[in-house]
Amino acid sequence: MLSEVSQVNLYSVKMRASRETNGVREHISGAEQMVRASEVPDLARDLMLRAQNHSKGTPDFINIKVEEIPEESCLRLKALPVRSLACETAAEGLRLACELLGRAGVADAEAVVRLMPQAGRLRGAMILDADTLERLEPDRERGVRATKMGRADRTERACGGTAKNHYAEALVLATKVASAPHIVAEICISDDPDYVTGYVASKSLGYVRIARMKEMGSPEGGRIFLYRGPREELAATIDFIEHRPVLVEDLPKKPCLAKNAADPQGPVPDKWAFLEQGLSAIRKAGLARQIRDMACGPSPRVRCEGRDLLLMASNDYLGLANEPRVRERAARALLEWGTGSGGSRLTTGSLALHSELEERLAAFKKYERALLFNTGYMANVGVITALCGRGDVIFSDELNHASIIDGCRLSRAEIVVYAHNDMADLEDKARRYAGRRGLIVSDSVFSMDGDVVDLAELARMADRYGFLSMIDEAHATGVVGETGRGVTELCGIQPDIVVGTLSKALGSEGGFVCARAQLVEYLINRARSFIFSTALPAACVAAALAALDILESEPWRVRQLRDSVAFFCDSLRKLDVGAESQSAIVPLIVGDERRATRAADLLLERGYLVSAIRYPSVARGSARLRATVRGDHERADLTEAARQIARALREA
Ligand code: WAQ
Ligand code: MG
Repeated sequence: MLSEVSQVNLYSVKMRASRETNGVREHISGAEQMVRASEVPDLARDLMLRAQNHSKGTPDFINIKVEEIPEESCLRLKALPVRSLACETAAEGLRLACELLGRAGVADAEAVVRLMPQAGRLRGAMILDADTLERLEPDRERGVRATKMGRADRTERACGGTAKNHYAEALVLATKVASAPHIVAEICISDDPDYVTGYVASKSLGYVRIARMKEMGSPEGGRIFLYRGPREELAATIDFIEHRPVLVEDLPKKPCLAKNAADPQGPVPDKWAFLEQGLSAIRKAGLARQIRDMACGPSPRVRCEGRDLLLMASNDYLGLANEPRVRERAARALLEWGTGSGGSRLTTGSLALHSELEERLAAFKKYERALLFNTGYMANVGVITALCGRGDVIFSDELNHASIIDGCRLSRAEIVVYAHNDMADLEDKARRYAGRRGLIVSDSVFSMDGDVVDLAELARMADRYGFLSMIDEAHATGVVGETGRGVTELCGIQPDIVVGTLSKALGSEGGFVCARAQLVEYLINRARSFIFSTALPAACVAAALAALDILESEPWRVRQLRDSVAFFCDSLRKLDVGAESQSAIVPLIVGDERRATRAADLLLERGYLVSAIRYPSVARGSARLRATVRGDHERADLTEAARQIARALREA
């Protein structure tokens, strides 16, 4: 019998009902609630009756489990704000659910919804990586089951009745799950054939009921939790969902389903909640970024927040951004033409200077014609979206720069990602799409690994299957090839399209594309980031022209850079740090995000600016230090930098 003391304590009452058919045990129903001791008998009876009268069938096994929960161990949570969305059909309801998941930050909500029938076969919920949709449940048969949760008021006053209160039980569960670490959203459809209202919930959205998410009579339900956080913290999240006792307070009464999409009576969810939620998740994962002010001068040293730093992170590979002749030419152009161009190239913003630089770039890269963009990012997005659309296919290296990825996504073409620089994989995939309109696109020097594309094979594949070929020479121009013309020069191969940037070795700002003249004419008419941007200001264009002059007349600068990179990698290897590079980018793989950040912080304290590169710039778990070498780095500085890097890696 229950003692005096335990009368005030809480009990978790759990019901599980199943039936064996043809040797297979099938789950019929399960439920769990937390109540006061005095209510345990009534609740056990209610759950028993519920199990025996389930529309999915009559069970041959019913398990009722009662477990004491000390009340002081309970986390108290305020119920998520509730609103209801009306809809006429299940299809419309699912569309609403997708939209909500999208707003909660789930990239491919439609794919999540497609997984619901599979989720419904589990006793618990599926838990998916919110970005990759990889399944994360440790037990794929059972799923993750939320238990040990109840309503704070139910523990004071029984509400009786054998009918399941779908709304209240779901809201309690959703409130608990939404507050689990790194859970960004949940979607749920009841598996009860006569209950068609489902919901999408998250901290920022609240609990959003959707009137109809399946057809009446359908036993297809399911539940999916979406997780965005470090893998090593997944176990803690699941533990919270499965074992942390939670009492939910202030459940709003079940709202009626509003006619319009937004329920004017419902409480308005906090529209700013996503900020704190998003930022704290980023901070906890060691992925927080910040802006630092740098005072640069004509050497790879900067003054930053009161410290003198040796820059091992700059893309100004040849130090031309502060070269006196480049500065002077930019200054003259600024004085002559003013600060802003005042219009798009196609309206009033074009100067003879723009065309002059385009001619020079085309000649430098050995193409018929070039076109300027305002940034390298805009060049990639503009070119890819102009050339590819719905129905086309784009083959994209898995390590391509974000601007290529964004261009691919924005184009609405089918995107086929191939393994990094793996031409056999590319061929395998290209073969399957032979006959389609398509584009093969790759970085020429990969921005986070510093390695070089297998251009000969890439171009051969493009020709063989009739696809366009495109490379982005952002990190190669001024760096790779005998005279710095890029990987095209290194390999002696000219793909159909070359994109480049003025903002790295050319020391200015802007992007460009080189191709046959007709393709450039096509871009002028189709590339939206070109058409709808104000033209680069004269100073940027003039600076790039001066830099190009220097690059062409002083090719020793490229050799000097190459020698410095070799020297730096050698110095690191002598200290047992694996380092090699075919460009000016030297990646030093660390793996763990926080360790990479710590190493970079240590280096910063000691006067070296080396970037820690983490997700989403590189895959999770492949965080690294990324050192870049400049042609004007002194040997002594490189030697000391290598020593400090080796030391920081040891200490981090
Ligand atoms: N933890 C995790 N997943 C669960 C749990 C649990 N405790 N209970 C059920 N599931 C999974 C399982 O795969 C089911 O098939 C699916 O969720 C649906 O469960 O405001 O009744 O208990 O009116 O059928 C929504 C109410 C009711 C909307 C949802 O879900 C509203 C419902 P059911
Ligand atoms: Mg059910």
